[in-house]
Order: sequence, then C-alpha cells, then structure tokens
Amino acid sequence: MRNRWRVLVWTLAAVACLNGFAAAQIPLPLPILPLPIVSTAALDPILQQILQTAPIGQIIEAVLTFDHVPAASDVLAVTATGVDVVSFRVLPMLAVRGTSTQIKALLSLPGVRSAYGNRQLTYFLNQSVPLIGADRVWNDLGITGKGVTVAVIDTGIDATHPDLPFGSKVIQNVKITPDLFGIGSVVLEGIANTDTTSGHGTHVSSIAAGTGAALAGKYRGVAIGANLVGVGAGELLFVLSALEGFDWVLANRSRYGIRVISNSWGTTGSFSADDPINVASKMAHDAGLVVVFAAGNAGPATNTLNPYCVAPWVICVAAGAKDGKTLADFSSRGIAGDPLYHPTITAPGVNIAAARATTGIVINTFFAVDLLRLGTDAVWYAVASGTSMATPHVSGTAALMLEANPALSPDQVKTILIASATPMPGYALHEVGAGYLNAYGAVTQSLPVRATVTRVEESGALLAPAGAWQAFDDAFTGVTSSNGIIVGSQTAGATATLSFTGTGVTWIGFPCEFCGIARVYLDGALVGAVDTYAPTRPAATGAMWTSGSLASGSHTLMIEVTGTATDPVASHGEAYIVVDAFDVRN
Ligand SMILES: [Ca+2]
Repeated sequence: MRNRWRVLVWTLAAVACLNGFAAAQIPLPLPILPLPIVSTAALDPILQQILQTAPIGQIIEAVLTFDHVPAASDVLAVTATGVDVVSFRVLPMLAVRGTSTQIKALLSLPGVRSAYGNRQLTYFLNQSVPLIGADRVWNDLGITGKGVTVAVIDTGIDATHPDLPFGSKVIQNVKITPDLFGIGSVVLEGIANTDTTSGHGTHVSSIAAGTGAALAGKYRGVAIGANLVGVGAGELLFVLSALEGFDWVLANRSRYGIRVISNSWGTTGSFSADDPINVASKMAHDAGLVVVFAAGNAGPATNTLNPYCVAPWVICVAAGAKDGKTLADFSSRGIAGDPLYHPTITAPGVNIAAARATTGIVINTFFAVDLLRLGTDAVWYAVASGTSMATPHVSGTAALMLEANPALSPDQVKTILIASATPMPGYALHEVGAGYLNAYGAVTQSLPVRATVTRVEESGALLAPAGAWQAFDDAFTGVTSSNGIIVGSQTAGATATLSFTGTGVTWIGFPCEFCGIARVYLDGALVGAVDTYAPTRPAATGAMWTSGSLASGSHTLMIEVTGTATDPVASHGEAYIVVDAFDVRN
C-alpha cells in the first residue's frame, strides 16, 4: 500500500513539476492531511491532489483566476507569499510558481475565483475538400474567407511551406516561450517557422486556410483566401502556455482581424466554468471571436469529451470519415441525453492530407506511410487523422461564413453550422452533434438577407377627409416624382394613412417654399414632427421620414397636416404637405 502511494505521489509530482525537476530530488512524501484552507475559490481536483501530496519545498505551477482584473494590490498580496508571478495582458489571471505551502496561502486571498494546476495538455493527432462543399463556396459564391483571420493555437506554423507563405497568408507567427517564469519576452513575434519540432500546427493550419500552392492547388485548405495567425506553443502544451495564447489573441485581435480561434488540443475530465481555459474561451466568445475546439480522440467510450469542448459557447468538433456519414471510432463521445456533453458538429478527420512541416518531427514519423499513399506528393504533404484535423475544417468554414456576413456573432455562426449540418443517421447527438459539416449550406445560410423594398404610390394611402388632398402632376410642381403624380394638402387635420406589412417604412415627398409641418404617427402613436419648409424645391422627390427597424408584421403609418409652417415669407400663407409614395421594407 505504501509503495502504491509513493507511485501516485511521484506521478503527481512529475505532473506538477514542469521545469525538469528531477524525480530523484523529490523527498519522500509526508502523511496526507486534509487541506486547512478556508476559501471560496474553485479548486482544480488535480491541483488539490498535488497540494495534498506534494512534499514540502516542491515547486508547483498554477494559475489563479480572479473575479476581476487583478489590481496592483492583488499582485502585491500574491507576491507577498513569496511565489513567482506572471500577469497577463487581458485575462483576469495570475500565473504563480511556488511551494505547496505558498500556493495554499493564495487560495484564501479575496477575489480569487479558481486555482488550477499547470498540467500538460494534448494535441489530438491520432496518427494521417470537396466533401464539405468548400470548393462550391469558392466557385459558385466567390467566397474564400477574404478579410477574415483564423488564429491557430497549436505547436506553431512552418510558414516557409509554399502553402503557408509568411507575410501574405500567415500574417503573424508568434512563439510562446515554454517557461513563462523565465527571463525575456513571453511571446516572440514575426518568426517564419515556429513549428520546428512537431508539424501538428502546420498540418492543422493548412487544413483551415492553406493555399495548396506547392502542387498547384491539389491539397487546398477550406478558406483559401483567409489569413492565418500562428500562436505556437511548441510540442509540449501546458495550461499556462495555452492561456498565454488566448491572452495574446485577445490583445491583438483587432490588429490582425482575428475572428476565429482554432484549438486542436485539450485534456480529459469534467467541465467547469471556473477552469481558466474556459474562462479564457468565454472572454474570447464575448469579444466576438468564434472559438472552435476538438472533441478529443478518446472514443468510442462515452463521456470522453475534451472538457474545453463542452463549454456551450464554443463549437465542439467530432471527427468523421471522408464518406460524410461515418463517425471515427477514436472521436470522443459525450453523454447520452445530457444537454451539455455533446459535440456541436462532425467534420472530416480521417486520413486528411495537408501541409507537412519541413522540420516537424512528429508529423514526419509517418513519412514512409505517406510516401506509399501520396507518392512524391509526400514531399510537401502528410496524411493524418484525429479530431485535430476535423477542427480546422470548421474553423475554415467559420472564416467563409464571416466573409459572407461579417456581422455574424459567434452564437449565430454556431447556430447556422448546426442548422446546415447534414444529419448522420444511426448516430446520436452525444456522438456526432448536429451531423456532418456542410460548408456550402452554412455559407449560403450566412449570406445577409437583402431587404426588398415595395413602393406604394400616394393612391395606396387612405387620404382623409375626402377633398382635403389635391393631386398635382410633375409639370405643375416642377419636381420629378415616382409616378408623375403627388398629392398635397394644407388642411389642418387632414391625414394620409398607409397600412402595410413589413419591417420598416419611408415617406417619399418633397420640401418646398409653400410647405409646412407634418406630424407622423406609427401604429397610432405620435413619433415625430417633420418641418417640410425649404426655400427651394429639389429636382426630384425623396425620403421625408423613415422608420427604424420594426417588428415584422402589420403596421400603420399616418401623416397629419398641421396647417402650420415655419415659412419666413408671411405672404405665402401656405403650409402644404406633399405625399408622393411610400417605400415598405419587408
Ligand atoms: Ca406618386
């Protein structure tokens, strides 16, 4: 029994200690005692275990999430415990490094929402576009993701690859230093190749937006016109480096036009809104960024979803075969009947050929296999499988949707992806989400609905009382009107009433030297007065008053003649109101 505890403690110590702390240096564990902590902060179960079992003096890294942006006084209170502290640009968090005694002391500080360990995360590479209709989006709709930037938080991007040219396609490529507590900048910008040891991020990025230039477009990404920003954390991704990636994107999104964050990584365990990664993804969502996460490769067992994917504000991507109807065995599953634990959608994630990093060791492990499958194409491309590969299909599709309609919110993008997905018969929601990704359907459903305007001439309104309104032709008025005829009245209390069905209305008329003041009523309520006096007349009629956006349905517009005018030439003695037509928006 004692030995088993030692193994457990050593494992946890290895997880907790991220800076090459040699196992041999770890002293024997002390007896496990309950934590004497009085705190309302949510404590990560893994960090709790580490704090309970870590030997005195062992160095632990963690992240404190506050319920407010940490002030100088908060930083001071944290550093007073003796820990090393790194703060973020935007995220309301502090990265801390210290002994378990020091970390425990932090938990009861005021305003601490949660404390999580800096555990290692996993890239969801299992081994390795016409299907989703992306080519039809380019060819039929002329939409390629132009003007939209996808940030890829991953191992990095090899922007020396012809499909991912640095400067034009990859408009920024940053590297996050592996040790946030070290000296120098935490994020290094402007690096051509940040994917020097893996190749995972290069492969993923080229699926989202690669040009296919290396072989004349044979292997193109989904949003071939979109820009990429590489946020490279290297081969080993930890909670703190992922948070640093989110923080950098949040601080720089405007600078690079970032609308989508693609995340082909995660972990295991339960979802908690207090988890710092989920706090960060929620902030990104609330800032208008579409956050896409991989479901994970822990299937086919149920309840295996990446907990970062469970967050209802992110888009969670399962991996399917290229037949468009089969779910990959490895794709993580949610919980049957559970409202939260399910993927959003399924996208291609089995045997996906995409850009091979020139220096990526991980992706090049299968070079011999690729040579068999792709022939000489394997020089530039690698075949890989995983929800990692499915995720950028959705990220690229989101970029296409946002070019089609830049006004879409992250929630609208998610809703349209769900509505346009192709059902996958035989599978449940917790396995495949809404079904298989349909980029063509998603983009066509994203296009803004063009408001159609119906013109109704003056005769279409109820002109009361009879005889108060007189018709005049253009020859008489000298103003070009909609159908050559306008009506005018200067009888106080005379009204022109239009009943219409739509979402807005505009009164067309003209101002003149004999014109007066009208009152405007919408659905029976007075909404404004319009002074139509002008010293000269225009050449043609135009908008005199226009409503805002109205609830779709039946409405009534009434224009009332007041018989009064601001005309400075008293001799005119007239106060005409002119009605040419109405434009009804549907
Ligand atoms: Ca008219």
